[in-house]
Amino acid sequence: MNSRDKHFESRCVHSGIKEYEHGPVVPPIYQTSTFKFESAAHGASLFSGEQKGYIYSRMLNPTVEAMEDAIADLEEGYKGLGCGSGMAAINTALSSFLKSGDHVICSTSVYGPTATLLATIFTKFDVEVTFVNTSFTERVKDAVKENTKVIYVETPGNPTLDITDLKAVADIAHKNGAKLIVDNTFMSPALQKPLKLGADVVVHSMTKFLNGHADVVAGVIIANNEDDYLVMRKTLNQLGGVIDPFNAFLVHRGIKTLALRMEKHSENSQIIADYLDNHELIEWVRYPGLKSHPQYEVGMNQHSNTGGMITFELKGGLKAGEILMNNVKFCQLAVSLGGVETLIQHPASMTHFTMGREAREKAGISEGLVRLSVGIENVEDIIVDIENALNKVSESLEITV
Ligand code: LCS
Repeated sequence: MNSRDKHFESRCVHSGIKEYEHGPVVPPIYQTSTFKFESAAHGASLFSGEQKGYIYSRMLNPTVEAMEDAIADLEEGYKGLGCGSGMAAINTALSSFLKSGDHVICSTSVYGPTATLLATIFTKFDVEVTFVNTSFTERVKDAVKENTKVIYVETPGNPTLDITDLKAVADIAHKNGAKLIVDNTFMSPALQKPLKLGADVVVHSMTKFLNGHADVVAGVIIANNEDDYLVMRKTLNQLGGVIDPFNAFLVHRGIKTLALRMEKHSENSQIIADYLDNHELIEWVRYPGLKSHPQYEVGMNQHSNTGGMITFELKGGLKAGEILMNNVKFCQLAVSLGGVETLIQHPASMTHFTMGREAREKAGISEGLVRLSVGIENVEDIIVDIENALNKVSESLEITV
């Protein structure tokens, strides 16, 4: 069922689910690589596109398709394409619209491997890349060239949480005949719908909030029209980075609680951001729900709540941050984000290490920056844990609170 007249929470529960043999409430897992043809002529007509149907699971699989339809519905797009990881989704989307001699503009603050993919792989094929802090709309405008074919934005950016004005950047892209691709991983369609704001394509690491349970690596692309969908479906089929039916099933299950989870992630994060903001050991805190966020107003106009990601730096920089990370007990020291459990990590030495120091500096990723992915636990338990670890920091560094 895909019915946009139903409320978002209802669509999280029901979208993408069709009628199946025996009437299951949940889509069956079609754990098969291939599908039988009724006859040689039937096989030929499926391949030629004359008839629609399933052929081979790299091309299309009913369990995967159910999940793709659900997410396309939640993003209010045309169709989804399930991928084996967020990176597979990003690579497929970029490869679909870029060729040798083209130019791409990318936000400076993106997931490290996204920047590295563009800077090291795409450049090998003579694609020119300019990294720009896209939260400054003027800088995006200035970076556009005649051969700019894609503007790639992550908002809020990983890990700085820089917020880009999507409507303004979509205008710039479209005036120049370029596509705007937006990574919506940090907000999810529960809080932000880039296609409604002018983006042409949305990508996600479904490993994060969409699945929400830290037990799947997966990605998705959402196309906004049939032409783009067909181009990207062909690219995905050739590159081969598809999701498997079992992981698609798990993600489809995860998104049933997406609306609820995003509300709780946001509520907990606001409380923790306020707590950190008032703590004497904290040098600065960045959270879309804090008025001190440089793009607070832009953000409030384009997302409906402020999400589960917080970054901050301690007085005492990296050394203090390390003591904090080594002393949390309830929050877990691990990369990734968007699961129900609270995670803490250090971007400069972990998720954004491959970018190199220079690119990190340009992106505003300081060596002391610590990132929190706030879970849906009781917020008091998270704060008590952070408080205990902060006490250890002040003891160790003899900083008086
Ligand atoms: N986009 C964003 C915004 C991400 O945060 C990540 C992964 C990806 C794409 C890539 O997705 P994947 O291929 O891993 O499914 N971000 C991670 C992070 O911040 N910590 O560990 C992974």
